[in-house]
Amino acid sequence: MCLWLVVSMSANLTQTLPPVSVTAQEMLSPPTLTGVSRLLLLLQAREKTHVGDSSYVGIDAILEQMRRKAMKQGFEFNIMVVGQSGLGKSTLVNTLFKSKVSRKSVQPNPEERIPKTIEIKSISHDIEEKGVRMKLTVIDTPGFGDQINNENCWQPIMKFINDQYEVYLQEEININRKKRIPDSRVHCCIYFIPPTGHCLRPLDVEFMRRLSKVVNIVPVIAKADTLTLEERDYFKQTIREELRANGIDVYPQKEFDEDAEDRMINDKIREMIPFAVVGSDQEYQVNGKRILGRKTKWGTIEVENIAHCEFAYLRDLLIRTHMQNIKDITGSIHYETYRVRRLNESNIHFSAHLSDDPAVEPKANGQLEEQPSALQPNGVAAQHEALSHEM
Ligand SMILES: Nc1nc2c(ncn2[C@@H]2O[C@H](COP(=O)(O)OP(=O)(O)OP(=O)(O)O)[C@@H](O)[C@H]2O)c(=O)[nH]1
Ligand SMILES: [Mg+2]
Repeated sequence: MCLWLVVSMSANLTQTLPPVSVTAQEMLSPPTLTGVSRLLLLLQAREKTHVGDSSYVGIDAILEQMRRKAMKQGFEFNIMVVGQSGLGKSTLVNTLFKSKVSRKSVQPNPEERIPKTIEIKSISHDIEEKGVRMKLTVIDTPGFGDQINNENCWQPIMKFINDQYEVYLQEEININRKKRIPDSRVHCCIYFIPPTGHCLRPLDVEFMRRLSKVVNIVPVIAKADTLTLEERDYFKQTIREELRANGIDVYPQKEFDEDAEDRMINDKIREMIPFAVVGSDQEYQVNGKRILGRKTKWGTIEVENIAHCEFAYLRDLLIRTHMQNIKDITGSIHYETYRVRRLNESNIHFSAHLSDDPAVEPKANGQLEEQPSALQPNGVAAQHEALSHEM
C-alpha cells in the first residue's frame, strides 16, 4: 500500500515538475542539490529505465541497496590455522597473504626464515578489490605435539575460540551496544594433517572431533609435496573414511546444505577434502612470470598451480565461493550453540542465587533487584573463566 503510494506520487511529481538537467558530478555533490531534488533525479532516472512499464514496482532494486550497504560496511573474515609443530602453518599464512588474495598490499620483503610460533597471534590485512573492502585476519597458533604428554593440548585453542564468542556475546547483551559489533569470532579453522600417507593419528582425531563442535573445520594435508600423486590420493581417501567413521563433521557440513544445488556443489568439495596443500612465501621467476613456489633440485613447485597442489582450491573455497556461508554457519550454528548454553547457564546460576539468597526478592512489578553475576548488561563476565573451557 505504502509502496504504491510512493510510486504513484513519484509519477505525479515528475509529470508536474519541469525536467532538470544536471551532470553526474552535480548529482553527487550535496551542497548544490537538496535532498528532495536529488530524490527527484533518481526517480526520473528510474522512469527512464522503465518507460511504459507501469507495472514495475522496483523490488529488484533491493539487491542494489544491499550491495551498496555491504560495500560501505566492508567485510570481516577470520581464519585460524591449527596443527602440529613444523607442518607449515605460518608459511601457509604468508602464502595466503602473498598469493593472489592480497599481492597488491604486500611489500616485497627480503628472504627471512619464519621462527617457530610460540603464542597465538592474529595478523590482519585490509584488502580491497573492485571497491569491496575486506579485513582478512589469520590467527596463527603455536604447533602442538612437542610435549611427551599431549593430553589437553587443544585447550588453549578451544579457549581462544570460546573467548571470541564471549566477547561478541558481551557486546550483544550490552545496553549501549555498538551499532555494528566487531567480529573477532573464528569463522574457519584450517587443520593441518601431517603427510604420513598412512592414517590419522589419535591426536588428530581427538583434536578435530572437539574442534568440529565449536568451529568450521577445513582439514588440509600439510607439505603435500612430500607425497607422490598416488600416495596423496590414497591418503585423502583414507582420511575421508576416518573422518566419517569417527563422526567428525568438517566444513561444508552435509546437514547445512540448503537445497539440491547447494548439495551438488558441496558434494564436489566434500569429495576433494582434505586439500593437499603446499606453502611458500618465496617468489621465483618461471617462464617470465613471478610465482610463489618451492624450488627443489628437480624443479619448482608452484603453489598456486592446480596441477601441482590444491592451495588454490582451498583459497577459492575460503574467499571466492563459500566465505559468506562459512560466516553464516559460524553465526547461526556455532555461536548460537555457545550463546544458548551461556544464557542457560546464567539462568541456572541466577535461579540458584535467588533461592539461596532471601535478600534478592522479586519486586512487586516482577523485576529483580539484582542482575545475575554471569551476564550483566554492562559487559562484565564474572563467570567467563569458568565457562571458557572446552564444550
Ligand atoms: N616441503 C615443504 N616444506 C614446507 C612447507 N610449508 C612449510 N615448509 C617448511 O617447514 C618448516 C616449518 O614451517 P612453519 O611454517 O614454521 O611451520 P609451523 O607449522 O608454523 O610451525 P610451528 O610454528 O612450530 O607450529 C619451514 O622450514 C618451512 O619452510 C611445504 O608445503 N612443503
Ligand atoms: Mg608457526
